[in-house]
Amino acid sequence: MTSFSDITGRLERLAIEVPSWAYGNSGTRFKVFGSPGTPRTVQEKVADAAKVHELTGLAPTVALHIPWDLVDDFKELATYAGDLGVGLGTINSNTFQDDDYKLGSLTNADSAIRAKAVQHNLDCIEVMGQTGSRDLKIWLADGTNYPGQADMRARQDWLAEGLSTIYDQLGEDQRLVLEYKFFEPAFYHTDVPDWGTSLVQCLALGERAVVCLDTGHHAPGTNIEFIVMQLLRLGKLGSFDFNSRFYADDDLIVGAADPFQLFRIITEVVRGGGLDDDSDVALMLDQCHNVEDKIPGQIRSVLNVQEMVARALLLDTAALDAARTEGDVLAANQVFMDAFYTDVRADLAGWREERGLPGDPMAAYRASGHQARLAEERVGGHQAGWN
Ligand code: PSV
Ligand code: MN
Ligand code: MN
Repeated sequence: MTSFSDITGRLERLAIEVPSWAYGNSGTRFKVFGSPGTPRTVQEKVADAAKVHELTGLAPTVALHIPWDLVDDFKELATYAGDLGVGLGTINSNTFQDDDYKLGSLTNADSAIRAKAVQHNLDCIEVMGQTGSRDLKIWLADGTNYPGQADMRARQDWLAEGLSTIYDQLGEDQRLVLEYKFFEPAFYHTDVPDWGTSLVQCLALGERAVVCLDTGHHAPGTNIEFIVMQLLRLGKLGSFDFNSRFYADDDLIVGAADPFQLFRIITEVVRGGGLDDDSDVALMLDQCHNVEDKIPGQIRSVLNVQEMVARALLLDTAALDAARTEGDVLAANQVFMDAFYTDVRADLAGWREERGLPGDPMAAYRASGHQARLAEERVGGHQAGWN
């Protein structure tokens, strides 16, 4: 049996990247509600991310989205982040908010628009050079709404061509991470709808092209942990965009909608070596806080991941193996469920305190008065840019 003290070494190394856009106001197409204290600048978003790390010790890096987080001097931003105790992480390119991309970006039938989308990604690689980022994450809104609207096959070829031009410009230690999503904003077909398409495109590019699995980007009922297992098995799982969903791409707090699914996913991550010292799998959040305060929303999120990682690490794998070998279906399931139902909250709180962190980071944030101070200091916070 594994006990809590056996897993603290691995918990210590857990790092979850937070998205800059989680700190901005967001909403639905019906309304974006502003919340007091919302960042007005990229620097303020980074400062909010640093607060999450300060209270949890779990979020050492923040992902940027370009052009939402465009600044004149990214080196300066990296230094600013470093002074606050965090680093700049993944650079997300954005080819979905320009009128030119109405009918697609890397898959547009117009070669000039495809070239523009490629160039944007090359500009992002420039940024990565200045921020010291390893990963360029590409998510495309490309797709069509009506059968017959476009040549799906030609678009796959254009996609391969564009990605390969981008891939060729990466530095030796940099990676291209291709995210898939089954629908939205396009409703009939999407050019990178699933892990199979992302994988096929990545395999054609080379070793440093890997898949990003956003947990909100699958049809209801999809066995996401199977996909995690398969991609890890192939060495092609680059990163996660964690969030949770009830219906579509809800971008809710990870572990809020279905903690058991999060447990099952993380169990496969552990099984596949995704939390090992030499693992390249990046754990990131991709969330938006429409009605809740953003900093505590992010604190809750990283704590939820930490909690499920602890439970997954406590899984009695010897007992599980024995039950499986015996073909004892119910015993195997019970061992699995026992780990899921293990309440690790008190152990985690005690261990945080041993490391000089607040035992209950949510309570510490609430008691700190930080949110009220921000609300006073920051007037006129911006929309996240995407919801
Ligand atoms: C698309 O729905 C997505 O998941 C991509 O990761 C985008 O970059 C992100 O959302 C923006 O929130
Ligand atoms: Mn995402
Ligand atoms: Mn999404």
